[in-house]
Amino acid sequence: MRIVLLGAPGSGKGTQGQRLMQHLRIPQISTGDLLREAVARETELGRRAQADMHAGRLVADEIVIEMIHQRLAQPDTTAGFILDGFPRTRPQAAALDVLLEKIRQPLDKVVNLDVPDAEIISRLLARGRVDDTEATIRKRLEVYAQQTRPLLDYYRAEGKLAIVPGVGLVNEIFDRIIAAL
Ligand code: B4P
Repeated sequence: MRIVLLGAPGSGKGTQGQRLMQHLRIPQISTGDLLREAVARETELGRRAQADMHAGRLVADEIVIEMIHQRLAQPDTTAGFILDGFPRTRPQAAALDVLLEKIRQPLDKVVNLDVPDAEIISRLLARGRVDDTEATIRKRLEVYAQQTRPLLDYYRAEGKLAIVPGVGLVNEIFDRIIAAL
């Protein structure tokens, strides 16, 4: 099964991605986690990404596309994968289509976690990661609305989109995702 988890920052992609990984026994691939790992290891890529992440901007398409390219070439992805936080822009979605077409592994489903902005702001302020200040959260929500939300139409047109209400208990939301798959 090849799944994309879409949704605003803090909508629970990482939380639900972890559960899906355990349930479906396929890897969860989070561009946010990969980028934070690169920042922590102080790699060249991490140095380039850090300022954008802390300001709530998206990291350059070419960086994340190359990261996904390398990750999907690993042998553990042949039975499927959960993409968490990628794609986030139209160029990323187009690059993913090309890549998956080449390896003849089309996406099965795109799940969008739907959460109101007020709930997102309170969740992220409570989480308190380094990019979870109020100003950065507001910037991330603005970037989401401009660059990522249009992907809903892109995947709706392909007949792959499922919209799942993302408010409630983590277990309840997980059950909704499984039902949507
Ligand atoms: P990400 O790491 O993708 O992080 P996120 O959007 O903030 O979080 P997510 O939706 O996974 O929420 P989570 O489950 O953690 O992105 C961080 C940054 O990396 C971006 O701003 C960008 O700069 C960069 N980046 C990543 N991918 C990129 C790409 N493709 N292109 C360019 N740049 C990219 O949940 C959040 C909180 O809510 C947690 O504390 C959790 O415990 C809580 N929570 C979860 N479910 C809940 C529930 N049901 N009820 C209450 N709380 C809940």
